[in-house]
Order: sequence, then structure tokens, then C-alpha cells
Amino acid sequence: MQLLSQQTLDKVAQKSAANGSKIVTPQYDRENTEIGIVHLGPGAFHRAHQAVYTENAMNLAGGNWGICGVSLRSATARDVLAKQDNLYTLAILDKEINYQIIGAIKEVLVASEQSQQVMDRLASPHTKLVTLTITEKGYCLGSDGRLDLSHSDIAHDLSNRCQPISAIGYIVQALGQRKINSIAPFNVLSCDNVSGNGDKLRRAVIDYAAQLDADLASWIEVNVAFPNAMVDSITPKTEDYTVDSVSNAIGTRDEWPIQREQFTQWVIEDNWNGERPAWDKVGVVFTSDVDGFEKAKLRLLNCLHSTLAYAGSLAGFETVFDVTNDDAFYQFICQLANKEVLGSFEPPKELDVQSYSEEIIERFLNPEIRHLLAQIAWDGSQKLQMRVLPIIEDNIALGRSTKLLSLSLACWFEFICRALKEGREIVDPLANDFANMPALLSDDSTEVVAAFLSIESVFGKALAADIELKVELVNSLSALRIGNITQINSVVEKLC
Ligand code: CS2
Repeated sequence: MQLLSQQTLDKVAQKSAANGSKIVTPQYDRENTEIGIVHLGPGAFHRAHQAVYTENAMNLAGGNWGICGVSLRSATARDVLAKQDNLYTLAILDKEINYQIIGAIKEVLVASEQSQQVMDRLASPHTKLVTLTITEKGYCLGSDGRLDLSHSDIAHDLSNRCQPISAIGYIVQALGQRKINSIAPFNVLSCDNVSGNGDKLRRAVIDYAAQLDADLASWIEVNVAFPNAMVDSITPKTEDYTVDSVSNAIGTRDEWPIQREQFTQWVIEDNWNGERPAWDKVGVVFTSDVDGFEKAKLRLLNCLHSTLAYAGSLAGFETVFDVTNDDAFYQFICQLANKEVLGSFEPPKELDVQSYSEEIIERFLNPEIRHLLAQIAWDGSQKLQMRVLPIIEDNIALGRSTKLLSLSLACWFEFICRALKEGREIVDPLANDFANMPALLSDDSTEVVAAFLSIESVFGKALAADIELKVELVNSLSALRIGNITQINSVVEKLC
């Protein structure tokens, strides 16, 4: 089978005609489209979400919004996509199955090998927008919400400002060059699943710039927009079977297609300088208040996802579909959403949050999507700070129950403890810290809970000092350890 490329796009069209299906291919003059966006972190989520909105906007309204994807370290995306002229397939796996060939990414660079080219792209007057999916840990923030100057990447960049390794270091260096060359700054749009992502990124960028050049820091403060944004679409990583099934469907070999559900949402704060792609014409919502959407998404979808990831893995399930399809776990997350999440925050006026919550649980039951719990379980120490802890804090302040949320956290504790005891790899920036905490091997739930709560970068001071929360966590962990987690309903009954 020939490889997907600009030359073989007509094969895709033939296949699509033969099957009576419509596989959309780029409808704009791809060759003559300039790069207007630099995206840091072109992983699966970017390729299934922002790149697709940009593709659809160019299909509809043109514009020089080609994307240069910058991998900070890994060369895999560049090397695989280069062979395909950076084209890849989006497979939408839902009640209907649809394929679309995406051409918006025009170039992929690897910062660790092509630092100067990355800098040139960022400093180019054609670049109007820098977007990012660098995950929670890429922001290098300390527990006080300020840039962690002792973070090894930041410390490195501060003493090698022309050869940065962090996203923050690249952004500030490029903005500095634009300022010197009197080129208008780009907008900086975080697309990470982080609450107040634009505000956090702005804080990190300004703190970093202030260490190097006070004038640059004030210039950034006045001139650069960092809109907050909420992003959503369930995007499991590409597996070998995805490559085979997509290649068969499109009639050419695609070595790195991307799969996602039909549902997709992008809500961006309308805080913008200059032009942007015609995203508003292809479903992106611009609003003055992203906060409520972000909270709804992180507290419902992501809190339930992480809860299922830990509880479900402990019970031996493999995917979100499998565990949600189990009646006891289904009831558990419905109860968690209804009793402890809904009501913990003020939803946006335009959102019917009860239906939103029910629709999310329905999305987990998409049989076409094999979303591995192990993938969602990564980086719990970072994710739970956005997904579970703020709900606990708000519920405590409002005098509401936190019992089920405590059970969710206890599942994470037990997940980490079991991995340590069984010598399994833990994918988490705190993996080494966990390994150096002997208390996590203890059979005594009180000792285990105290050890976790002592991690200040995760729990801060107030939660760690909350006696009632501590008791609930100990009770939950003990109930999990004595009881049978596959019967999560009996564990819940004991606690509530
Ligand atoms: C998931 C998210 O891996 C995870 O942690 O919870 O990636 C989730 O699928 C997305 O936020 C959905 O928009």
C-alpha cells in the first residue's frame, strides 16, 4: 500500500468514491498557505482538536494559518509525519465513523535538535499565534502559583537564555526578539486542560521574563494576550490497530492517524490582539467568561475520568468503556457527580449542567473508543490538583460532603502504593519522590494518608491540616483495602 502523501491524496478520493463515503481532504491551496501558528507540543490531542478546527477554518475561509508543530524533545512526530508530507487522518469513532485528512500542520520541528529554526519561526512576522499543549507539568509552577525558579528546566534556561529547553524559555526569548525588531507580539493560547490556563501561562512567562529583563516583562504585560480556554474531546492514543484500520479505510498507508470521539468543544476567552483563523465559523465559542466552562469540564469529565482510572484499574478494568459499563461503577460516578460535584461551583448561565453531566457519562460509554485507564492515570499528582482538590476545597468551604471525593483520592493513593509494592512503573513527575517514601509501603492507612498529605506541592498547607478530611481519607483507604473494590457499591455504602 502506498504511503499517504500530497501525491497519493487522489487515491484517498478514489477509495472514498468507491465506498460511497466522503473522506474530506484539504480544500485550500495547501502548498501556498503560509505558517501563521506555532504549536508547542503537537501530540495526539493537538492533532485531533486545534489542528482540526484550524483545518476546517481554512477549508471554509482560507487564510495563512498553517501550523508549525514544535516537539520540545521527541523526534517521533517529525520523522513519521515528514514521510507523509505532514498529512494524517483524523478518525472519528462514534455512532458514525468518519475520516478526514488533515493538512493544517505544514512542518514539524524538534526543539532539542533545531533550536534556531524554532526561534526563527517564533520570531517571524508571519507567526501570529503560539498555541500550546505541554501538559500540566510544562508550566513549571510552584504551589504558590508562581514560576518555580528552582525547576531544573527553568534554572537551565535562565542561565542559557538563547538555548532554552522549556516552552516558557522559548516564548520569552522569541517575544524579546520581536520587541527588539519592532514586530508585533503573537497571541499565546494555552490549550492544556489546566484551570485558568491562560492566566497561569501569563504568570509563568512574566515571572521568567522579569528574571532576565524588567523592560521585557512590562512590555509582555502590556502587549501580549494570553486568553484562557477550555478544550474538550476524548482522544485515546493511536494504537497499531488504529493504523491498520484507518489505512484500510482510506486506501493508503497512514503511519500516524489520530482517533477521537465525535464530540468536540473549544471555548476561548475573547481577549485577543489582531487576526485569528475563522474558528468562530467552525464551532469555536468566544466568550468573556471561560471560567465556568472550564470548571464544569474539569470537575465533571476529568474528575470522573481520573476517579475511574484509579478505581477501575484497581478493580482490574482496562478501558473507560469497560468500567463505566459496570453497573456498580456507573452508579458510583453518577452519585459522585450528583452529590458532590454539581453544586460545588457556579456553572455558566448557558450550560444546563445536569444534562451536561449525564452526556459526559454517556460519552464514556462509546463502544468504538478504547480509552485506556492506564493512560488517564498518568501524572496524577498534577492532574488531581485541577480535577479533584478544588472541588474538595469548595465543598469544605460550603459545608458540603466530601466523602466520595475522598474515596476518589484514596483510590489514587492505593494505585500508587500498589505500583510501588509490585515494582510497576509510575508515570508521574513525582515518581521518584513516591519511591523515596517508605510510608507508602505501609499497611497502616493512617501512615499512608499522612505521607501523601505531606506532599506540599500537591496538597498545600490548608488541606493537609484538615483533620476531618484526613479521617475521611483514612476511612476510605481502609475500606478499599479491606473491602472488595470490584464491588465499589459496598465500599461506598460503608463510607456514606
Ligand atoms: C483525560 C483527558 O487523559 C486524561 O487525563 O481525562 O485527556 C480527557 O480525555 C480530555 O480532557 C477530554 O477532553
